[in-house]
Amino acid sequence: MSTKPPKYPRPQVRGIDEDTDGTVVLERRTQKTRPPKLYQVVMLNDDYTPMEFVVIVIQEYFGKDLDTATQIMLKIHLDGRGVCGVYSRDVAATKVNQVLEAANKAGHPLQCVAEPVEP
Ligand code: TYC
Repeated sequence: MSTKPPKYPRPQVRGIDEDTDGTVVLERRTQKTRPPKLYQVVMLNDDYTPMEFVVIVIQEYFGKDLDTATQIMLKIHLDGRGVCGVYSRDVAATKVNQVLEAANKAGHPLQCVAEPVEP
């Protein structure tokens, strides 16, 4: 006489999944961690800061090459503002401080801010 194990019904579990070997994997329904918010560092136009200074700052603190930095500077000059880079909150705040300190030291009114990026 064969003694097969009884076939119990599968428990009713939300989010049940089964691997090829029959391993049961329970999936969390609600996501417990969210990706960190990103912040764009936006530079603002003014009438006094020399274009050359802005280009140097964008190269120095945002790692852009001369051509890219020049394009960003001209965009700011024409539109009033432009994004220099996108970072985590702390890195964005550090970039803002670095730019403001460099501008203050050189006696230019250059301004920049960090803004959350819409998800
Ligand atoms: N508008 C400035 C000028 O004509 C140049 C400039 C560009 C200033 C970008 C600030 O973020 C800025 N000298």
